[in-house]
Amino acid sequence: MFKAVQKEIIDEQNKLAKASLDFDFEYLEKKLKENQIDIRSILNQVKKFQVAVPTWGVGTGGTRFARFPGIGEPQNIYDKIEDCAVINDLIGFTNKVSPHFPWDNVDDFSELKEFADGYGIGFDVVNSNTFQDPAGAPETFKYGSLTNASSAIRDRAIEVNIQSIESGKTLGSKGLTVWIGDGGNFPGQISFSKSLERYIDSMKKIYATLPKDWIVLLEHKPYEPAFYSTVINDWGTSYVCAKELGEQAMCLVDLGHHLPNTNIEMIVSRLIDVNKLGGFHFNDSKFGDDDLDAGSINPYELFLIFNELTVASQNNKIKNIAFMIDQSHNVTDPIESLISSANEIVNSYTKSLLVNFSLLEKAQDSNDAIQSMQILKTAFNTDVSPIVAMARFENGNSIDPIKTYRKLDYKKNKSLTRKNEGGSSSGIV
Ligand SMILES: [Mn+2]
Repeated sequence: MFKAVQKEIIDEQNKLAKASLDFDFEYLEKKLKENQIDIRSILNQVKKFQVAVPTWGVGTGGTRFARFPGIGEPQNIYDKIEDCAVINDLIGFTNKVSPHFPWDNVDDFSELKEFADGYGIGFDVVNSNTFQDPAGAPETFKYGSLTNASSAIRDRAIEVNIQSIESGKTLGSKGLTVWIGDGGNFPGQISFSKSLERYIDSMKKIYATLPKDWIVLLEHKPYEPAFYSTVINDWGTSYVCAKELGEQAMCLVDLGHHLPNTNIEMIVSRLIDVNKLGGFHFNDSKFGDDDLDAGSINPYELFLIFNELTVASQNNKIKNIAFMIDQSHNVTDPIESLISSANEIVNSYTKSLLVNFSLLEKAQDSNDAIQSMQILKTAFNTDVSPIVAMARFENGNSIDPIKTYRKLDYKKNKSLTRKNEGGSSSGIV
């Protein structure tokens, strides 16, 4: 196996940062001991945490108005894998990528798998794109894909999904995420009822081709690109469809795919209770599907989501949830954004491990609202960054990954060989 980042550079940088990390870690160890928390047991769990990086996230994204690519932008899936390998070499929490088809299509998927294997990168859930027209296709998805009134166009959209499963099989993936942009901009434009019926009918045909050890994740979103109605608009609709399809169909929660002020952690809890929570697209937002960096706007929400996951996991109610990032980076180097987002996600997970859920249950049962809130706040206010940094260090990665990354001058070096040809496919999904 070869490395995207030289181990010597990581070791050299770690040497400079280790004494300060030890100091912070030992202090936190003492503080946690006061509450009978064993830092080592937390650290061992954190060291195993993984979240997948989206291939479309390593290219500079854009708004509806323009895209401003940076230097050394990845030009194809091979470049994207290389960038994802840089991220994983530095933080170690991201050893899988989530590809998007047809954006990441290649002639030879075995060759792509071999290339990624070489960097220690695997493939998580694959994504199908029917919100754009495939190049050279005679049909258009302008008026919908899986729910289009035309059966020929629906068949074409089904085919894109089946093809994504086929490609994913070669790559070693175990799941498909389906998000459609189908909906209407005007009252009366589409029949709510017929479009949902067509969605379920199309999804049944895709589901029938799913390998037995695969899952299909249904992703909902209230609006955009359609601004009056969306076919799979909320978690309730997503649940009904997943239930109708069968055991291998699960719901995916994209944090940006909810109306402002929605209690997302409660949706997470509901989906766990009905046994249909399958995966996440992590990001953050202020207004809508902003695709901002995870934890950059509302880190408390991210922590509260992880509380639901941790308590459910401790009660053996969930397993194998697909954790993925789904972001668009418009003003940063996407590599730095993904490093910092993955760390924020691990940070929130770590904080949730500090919560004493049996104490919380007692406080809830005795109607002690203040005590309940304080149990959560104490965990949230604990600076767990020494645990996350120690996890990276002990896994052989970087104590201060952004600092180490900046030492590499990676994008500047890449710009010598990667010629900007208008950029890679990136988007808000
Ligand atoms: Mn998403």
